Amino acid sequence: MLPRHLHRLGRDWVARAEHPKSLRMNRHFFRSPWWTGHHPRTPYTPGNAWHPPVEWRPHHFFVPSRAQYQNPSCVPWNPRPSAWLHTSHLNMASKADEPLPKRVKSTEESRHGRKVSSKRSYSPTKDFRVPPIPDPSAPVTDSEEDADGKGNIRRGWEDFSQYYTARARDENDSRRCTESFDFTVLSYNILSQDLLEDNAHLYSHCRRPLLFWSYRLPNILNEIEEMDADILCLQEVQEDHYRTQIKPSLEALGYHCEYKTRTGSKPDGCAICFKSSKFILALTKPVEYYRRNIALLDRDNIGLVLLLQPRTEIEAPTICVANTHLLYNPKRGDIKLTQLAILLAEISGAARLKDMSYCPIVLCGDFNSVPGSPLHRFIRDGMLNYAGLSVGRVSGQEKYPTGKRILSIPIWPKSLGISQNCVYETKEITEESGGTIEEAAEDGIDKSVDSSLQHRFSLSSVYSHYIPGSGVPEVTTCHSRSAITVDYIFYSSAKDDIFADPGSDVSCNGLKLLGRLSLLTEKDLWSVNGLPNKNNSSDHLSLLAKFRLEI
Ligand code: KL2
Repeated sequence: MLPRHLHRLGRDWVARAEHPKSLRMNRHFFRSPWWTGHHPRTPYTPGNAWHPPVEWRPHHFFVPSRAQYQNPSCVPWNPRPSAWLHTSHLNMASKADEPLPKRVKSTEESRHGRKVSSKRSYSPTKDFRVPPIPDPSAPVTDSEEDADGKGNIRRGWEDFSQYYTARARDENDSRRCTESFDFTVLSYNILSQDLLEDNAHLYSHCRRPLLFWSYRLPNILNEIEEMDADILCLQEVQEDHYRTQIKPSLEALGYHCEYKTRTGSKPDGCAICFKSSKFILALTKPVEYYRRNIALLDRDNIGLVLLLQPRTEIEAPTICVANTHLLYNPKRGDIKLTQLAILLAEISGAARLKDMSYCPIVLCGDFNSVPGSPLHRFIRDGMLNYAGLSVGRVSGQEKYPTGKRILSIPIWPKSLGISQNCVYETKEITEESGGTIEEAAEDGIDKSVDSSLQHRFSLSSVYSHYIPGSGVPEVTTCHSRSAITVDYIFYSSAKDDIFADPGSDVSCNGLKLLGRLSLLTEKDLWSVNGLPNKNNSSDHLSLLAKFRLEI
């Protein structure tokens, strides 16, 4: 029996024949010359972007006036899909809509031979980018895996469950754990309207009406509803939109929502929402990275950590879910690593069990760092030797970083109270005296200050970061300036998980990855005019994974 969201999304979301074992090479792909985290930009000059004529306006979305743009409470949002089909009376001209030039065929269209019909009326429920259920007997062809000519692009569901069935059969089903709890996690940077307007140059390839919040919101909520994930980790959630529109809409879908806004003046933040029918909230821990007395930590990024108790008949361990959006600035890897260390220390405090092991962890977010970068490797490997590493190379966002400054040793001052092992030192000493934590030295002096960072979680990445078999990089964000992976779902992997590190010391409390929604390449995304586009209303793709917790 398929989960509800897979049923609804059609058979093509269920595994195409790809032997999961071949994906094991994921841990080693960084050696591939293909992967640098950078690849040539699709040439795209802003002057080529065409603008639709005034009469081009989908019937079923609402273009706000400037006042409504500023005051989202003026923009009604009804999460019931049926309501979307009856909103044409809200279709009104906006003062912000100056006359638009005559539509000319864009270079994107000529290149790909596709166009978005100007006649077509828009219905969020019908035109959601997931295509209709295909004939199951029809073979999947290359063109089917690309765009469908209507601006929809197909993302396959990669199902790894057969891997576990085969393995259990091979091992005579000698698993110790008998009960299991399956759940899905979505990580999605939804592009705050405020940041969109601040960085308008990144969206010069987009037709303007597609950038209005009143156009984007229904698409984003519709996508979230279609995904039907049990846990949502959202980034760039603008506070006013969260309060008046997003939270009420998600609550109507059965989610309990927790939110942490950024410190400082930018009004966005991270949300973690979970299905109340599946989990009970055991702990919520908002995490601020800003420290008044530490010059390095003068940025307003934040994180959020929850402990969720699965609603199961047999008592299951809690699951620690963390969500963050790390600093963007490509030149400040020192700040990014320190923000990450704070988050890891908070996770450590929340997820630690009595026996000093950890409950299963899911760590989601926009880390503003590319696969294979030192920051990404640190999360994945639990270890980073940063001696001589230049600050501008930590995140790998820039191919040719200009600054020569190297990371200081240690990166952050002792006054932060976090050890090189990414745990709170004072907490370790006061709360866990007698524990086996190395950095809790009797004299309170951290003797382990060398140039290496460590953490104790055994984390794997849900995604492989390249298209299996081709070596072409996957991307999670794509706009005029950049098409790279910066979003991740990491999870503590069970011993027999498909991506578990064979050498790692993990108990059956880890998670098994059962499946994931495949990502796309930059080329795929430019074939539908990049992001955001008509159907995908953020400059990021959503990431979706299914896990099994064995109890
Ligand atoms: O890359 V992002 O977009 O993960 O989607 O995270 C940041 C950037 C987000 C929050 O700070 O705002 C975007 N150039 C490009 N993008 C920027 C810049 C910039 N100078 N500043 C912020 N962002």
